[in-house]
Amino acid sequence: MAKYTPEQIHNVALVGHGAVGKTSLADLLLHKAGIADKPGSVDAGTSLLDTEEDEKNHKHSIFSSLVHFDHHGRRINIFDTPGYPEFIGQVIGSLRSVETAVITISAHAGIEVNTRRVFAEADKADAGKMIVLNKMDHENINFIELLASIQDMFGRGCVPFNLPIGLGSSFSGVYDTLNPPDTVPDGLPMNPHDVSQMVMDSIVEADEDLMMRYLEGEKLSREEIEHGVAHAIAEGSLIPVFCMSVSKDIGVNEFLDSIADYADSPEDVHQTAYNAEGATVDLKPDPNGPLLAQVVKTRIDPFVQRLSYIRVFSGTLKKDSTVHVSGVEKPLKIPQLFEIQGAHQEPVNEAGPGYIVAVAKVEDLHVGGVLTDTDKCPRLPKINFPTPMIGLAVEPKTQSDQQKISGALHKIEEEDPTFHVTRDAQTKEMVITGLSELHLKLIEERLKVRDKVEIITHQPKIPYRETVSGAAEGSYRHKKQSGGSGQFAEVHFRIAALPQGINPEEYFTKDNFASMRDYHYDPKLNYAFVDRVTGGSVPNNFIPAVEKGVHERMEKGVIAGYQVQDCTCELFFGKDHPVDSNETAFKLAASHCFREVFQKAKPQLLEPIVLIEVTVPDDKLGDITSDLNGRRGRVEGMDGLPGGYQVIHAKVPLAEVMTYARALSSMTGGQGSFTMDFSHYEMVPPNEQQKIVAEAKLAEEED
Ligand SMILES: Nc1nc2c(ncn2[C@@H]2O[C@H](COP(=O)(O)OP(=O)(O)OP(=O)(O)O)[C@@H](O)[C@H]2O)c(=O)[nH]1
Ligand SMILES: [Mg+2]
Repeated sequence: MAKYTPEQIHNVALVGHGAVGKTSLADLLLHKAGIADKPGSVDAGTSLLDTEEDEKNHKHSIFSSLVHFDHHGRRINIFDTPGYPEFIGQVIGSLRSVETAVITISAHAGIEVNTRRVFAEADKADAGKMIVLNKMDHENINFIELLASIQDMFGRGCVPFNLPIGLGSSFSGVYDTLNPPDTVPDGLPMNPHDVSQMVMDSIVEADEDLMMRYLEGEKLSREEIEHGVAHAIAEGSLIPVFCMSVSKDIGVNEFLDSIADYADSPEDVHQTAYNAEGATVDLKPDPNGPLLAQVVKTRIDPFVQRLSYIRVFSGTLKKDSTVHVSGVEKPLKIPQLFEIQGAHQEPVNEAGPGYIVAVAKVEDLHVGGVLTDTDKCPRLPKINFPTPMIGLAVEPKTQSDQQKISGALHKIEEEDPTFHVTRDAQTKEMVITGLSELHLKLIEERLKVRDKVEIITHQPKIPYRETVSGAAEGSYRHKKQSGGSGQFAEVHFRIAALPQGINPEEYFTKDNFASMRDYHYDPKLNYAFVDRVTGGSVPNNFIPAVEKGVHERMEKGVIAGYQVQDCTCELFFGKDHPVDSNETAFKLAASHCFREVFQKAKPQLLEPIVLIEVTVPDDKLGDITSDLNGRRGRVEGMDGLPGGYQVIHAKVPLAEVMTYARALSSMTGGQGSFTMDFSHYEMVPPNEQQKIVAEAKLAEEED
């Protein structure tokens, strides 16, 4: 058996905006729990969590970091996460592994952009929530207003489990509102009895039985309250709020006791999984149940190299056992397991439900991968990371960089699920994509500092796509006579638009496609190759070559050099020659034929549209919305935020907001902020299309 039972384990993620004190809090907790002789410090570069070179240089977190300790008989695993929106991928992976998200807010700064973002991500991950109000020692804090803004934003379930005694430089302690001491100190911002009432109300709200007994005036036992708190947090009816100052070490002991006593264990939450039919099933944290575990993080460690962090949800993961991994054909042998303590590892042999462990150097484990005993186990939901949209073409600076660049970039891609490396099929350039300009800048820096690779970057590229809006037919004959044997192939195609969201089984029938013999549908590109050849006009053995020729042409694009999607290509006739026909000839004929017919079928460029959420002070609302309209954006809604801010929700072509960070900053004097996610592809307006096609032609000629 694993050392800890599921009910003993509390997994917690510290999430929030940047610089609110998450890492400082985790360092102080490690010290209090006896793991560190003195608390590590972000400012002094001695943090046990921010251990990477670039984290020390910038004095903020870049990667999520896992630590653990025991307190009040509980095993507490803490994931400290970075607060900059660029690193949201680290937050999303961490939230999948925990039961409780501790949303940390600076009492001085209040609710910030990433506070709302991580709150929404915690909701998506079905995590229970607690709120920490740190930096209570800061001057000019209005506690009543701060709490009201939090309740406005996140609901009345946000109730203070303690109240600050004094504020700013006179902040001297916290008053427990759940177990109120008899003597009430001076300097409390609210009537503690009212708050205690609010706390009890939100605990019993999640449990009818408790509610009845409480209303009848019965005194609830400490165990009942403890269990009631965990249950209400898991249900979301209660979000306890804790006041503290990490730098002054006030309120931190009380918080430590509370995460041991009240945070959720795997027994308190409903984890969902899917069965083979895709229906939702309840996931029991049973150490003897079927194994169900998921890779939540990859870390590239300078000594042990690749570490895959695995959260166990059900069953027991054992060293030397054999498991199935989603997307990997062969069963996999599990090597030594490790418990992670910041940058260090300690070997363990078994990990039951609730454990987060790591294995070293297993190339087949990628973030999101699911580990099971047999391939008949239920499946876990996918971890949904935002799609990176900002691209840069990169090339190595020197010959020696050339050799290292691709390995180094792939390492970063493994660590960061919101960063991708691709090769542009047409230009053969290496293209990196990330969530923002800053994200890519930090990656460039990491390459230089950690991997000693320097790169040159070019103008961001927009991932346009090509498609057709009509249908056309045509043929192409490839014929070459050079000395002895020649080359001969002829194909006839029909190319037509394919609407998004079709069901291929219903769509590709003989009624719709006369004399169809076969079709291959690619859901990613929403494209199908349809074989309608009759009478052997194209011999069967050449059909794969025809399909390949089409694929290669689609990848290279036809009108402006972008990937083709959303269409069908039907092969309905052709000719061969008994001696001169071969695969190369058919591939070439197919490529040319596709290009010619595509151009007759009303070619159309598609552009990526992003969903943008811009937060601005009230008085800048007009300027920002009219600027968005000027960028071909559609404003879809606005929400007022506490503190005189508005959030604008809009859909805008990516091409118009590639450098929005700079523009917004200058329009709002640095007060505005935004987040951006890929939404969908849309047709490029004709005048824009003409411009892009002309530019592509020019680039081709220059080549
Ligand atoms: N005044 C005051 N400063 C604090 C307190 N806690 C942390 N700080 C300081 O705030 C700064 C940021 O602290 P971090 O712990 O790095 O914050 P973080 O939330 O981990 O930041 P990211 O990693 O960027 O998300 C550091 O300079 C800390 O010393 C506090 O209670 N009061
Ligand atoms: Mg940090």
